[in-house]
Amino acid sequence: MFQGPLSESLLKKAQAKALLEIRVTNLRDFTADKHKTADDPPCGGGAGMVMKADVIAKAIAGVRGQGSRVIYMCPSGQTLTQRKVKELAKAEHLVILCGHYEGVDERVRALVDEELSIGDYVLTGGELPAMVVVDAVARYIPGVVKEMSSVENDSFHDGLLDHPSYTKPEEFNGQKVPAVLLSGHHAEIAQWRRKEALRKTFYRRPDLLAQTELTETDRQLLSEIVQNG
Ligand code: 4FD
Repeated sequence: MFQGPLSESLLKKAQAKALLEIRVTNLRDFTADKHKTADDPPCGGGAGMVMKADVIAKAIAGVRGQGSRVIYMCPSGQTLTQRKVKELAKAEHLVILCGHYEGVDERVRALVDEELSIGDYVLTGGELPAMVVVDAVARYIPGVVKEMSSVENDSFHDGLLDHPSYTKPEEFNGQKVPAVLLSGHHAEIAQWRRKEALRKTFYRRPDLLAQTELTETDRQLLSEIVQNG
């Protein structure tokens, strides 16, 4: 599950450059019996298996240190946002516990610092959600993404969706590159991009706009959008 994202992509290059280190720990290494039992049937009966609290406790104790933040990926956790990602990136060490869909002993919740969800859907395990967290956080480590400016220009970094981008040719399928982008007027280009980011967010994600701090210029641009379409 972790092989793909860790051996391809920017994450591999970042690790080769020692910008970050990603370790995968097998819960079975913390079992005590010869069968390496990491789960048991649920108390009270029923289908499926439940991951054992004692095994998980030993695993967390085995990997955590000073400055570790222990996260449990589950559908009932707090939803991950760019704001949350930025905050996680300040941590020295993240420990991410991946549960199985059949469940984890409820007492594990007391062993973690926080519960996170990547969205309102259920997957077979927490591994892919964990890699989503790793990827999103890694982008805030200097050097992982080409320029920090490309992180700061992203959708969500300031609460808005991205402005549209174009490259050559000047006309494609009857659609032209907006003239201002070919004008060489940097201030005008910056203002056009800000306006288009506001427009896209206004029409597609008004919920985001409601939570975004807007400048007086932003408000003026928005009123132009509302008035003129
Ligand atoms: N939306 C997410 C996280 C984990 C997961 C699991 C209870 C299921 C989705 C605990 C139920 C873990 C998410 C594993 N699916 N599946 O972030």
